[in-house]
Order: sequence, then structure tokens, then C-alpha cells
Amino acid sequence: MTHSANTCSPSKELIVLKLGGSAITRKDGDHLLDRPLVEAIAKELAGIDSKLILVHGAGSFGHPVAKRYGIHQGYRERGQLRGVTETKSSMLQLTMMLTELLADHNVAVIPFLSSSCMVASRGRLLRVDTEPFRMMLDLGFVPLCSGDVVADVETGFSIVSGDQIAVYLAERLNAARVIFGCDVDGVFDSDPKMNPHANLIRVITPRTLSEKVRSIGESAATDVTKGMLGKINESVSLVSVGREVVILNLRRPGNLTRLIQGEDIECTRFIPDSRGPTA
Ligand code: IP8
Repeated sequence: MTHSANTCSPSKELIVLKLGGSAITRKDGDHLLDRPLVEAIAKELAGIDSKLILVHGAGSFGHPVAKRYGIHQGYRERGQLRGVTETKSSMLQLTMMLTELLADHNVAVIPFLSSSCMVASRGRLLRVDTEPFRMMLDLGFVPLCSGDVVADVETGFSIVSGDQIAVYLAERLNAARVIFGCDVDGVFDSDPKMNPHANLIRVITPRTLSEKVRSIGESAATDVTKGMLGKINESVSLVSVGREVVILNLRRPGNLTRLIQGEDIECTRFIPDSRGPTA
């Protein structure tokens, strides 16, 4: 197998890309991958000349089973152990499918199990062994991990989202930016899946965040809106130290490449105040 030109170079900027579960999996059944979409993403990734870490979400592979067993509530009773096993098994299947598809498109992917290198406290990451990520990145690999059930010092186990992991790794490994790939164009002032007149918020800065969040909060509370707010809230510390967070639509072909080449695409950029419109 030949791999892409994602070779080792200390000067290349690092990008952490979250492959959102709602984009890469199908909602019309459990354990269904949107294969054509992932193939299109893989082709784009093979042509990107940056260091990359991929973090995938759970979508229909992880959330239904985790919810059924109350995994997010932490350890309550022995019957949940079966639920953790099922959740892990299903997430592993998704990781394997992505690994194979990415490798087929010459992306030098290397899967990491989040549950084997991360420890949380009440669902917040406490420790991550980032050394293997760093070493594999330096060799030209593209590490791939996921949101996961991880050991938790307070609750026994907990679910740590891929969003949190993406931002944590970006902070610790000094990534220039985090890209959250979703199934909508970015953060809207109301849920674009319910309201065709919803407006895309193109730029958010830490200073304008509370005002923007107020307008998002006034819209109907939906999963999408909450998910978007979660991504933004997760990213505040990263943006405050000068990095950029972009929320874009993975379902628009070429979006990733165009963004990375510096084109102005439909998306939401969460950027430092010093680079914001009124700075
Ligand atoms: O889809 C959740 O990750 P997310 C992980 O990134 C599990 O929130 C196991 C449900």
C-alpha cells in the first residue's frame, strides 16, 4: 500500500479534524456508515499537505446503545457493563470502517483507542497520554481516535465526546486549528433543519460570544443547536490563546480543501478577538 504525501515535517501546521457522527453515519439505522461521503472526505484528506489528527463522533454507532444503558450517568449497576462493551464494540466497528476506507485512499491512518490512553473526571478529560500521538504524527501518520467511554476517577466510567477530545489534543499538541465537520454549514441563529430562514453566523469571537449565544439560545432548543453550543463552549480556551476553530459542512464536496487553501467558504469561524471584525 502506498500512502499520501502526509510526510513528517516539523514546520507543517497541525490540524485536528472532527468527523461529526451526524455527518459520517446514517440515521436510517444503527451501524450504517455514509460510505460515499467518507470516500469523498478520504480523497480530500489524501491531498491535504498538513499534519492531521482525526477524531470521529459516534452518530448511530454509539449514541443509541450508550443511552439505552445510561452510560453517560457513570457506573450505577453491573448490568451497565454489558452496555459499555456493546458501546465500545460498536465504536470499534466504526473506527475500523473508517480506517479501512481512509487507507484505501492512501491516507496513512493509525487508529488509537481513546479508552486506552485517556482518563476523565466527571466526564471531563483529566489525563491523556499524548506522546504516542506526537510520535506517530512526526512519522507522517494521521492518528484517528473517537469520542468514547473512558475510565472516570469519580464516576467509574463516563462518555467523553469527540469534540472535547479534539480540543484537548489541539491544545496539548499545539494545533493551529480545529475543524468541526458537521452536516450543516456552521452555527445558525436558529436550527437550520427546522427553520429555512435561519441565518449562518459567520464569525464569533470570545468577546461576541455571549451576544451570539443569546440569539442561539432564543431559538428552539434542539440537538443541533445544543451540539453547536457545545462545540463553541468547548473551544473558548483554545481560541483565547490565539487558535482558530472552524465549523463547516462535510457534506459540501471540496469544503475542506478550499478552507485549508485559504478560500472563503460558507462556515462559522470562531477566532480570537484580535482578528475579529471589530478588532
Ligand atoms: O459523538 C460520543 O462521541 P460524540 C461517544 O463525539 C459515545 O459526542 C461513545 C457515545
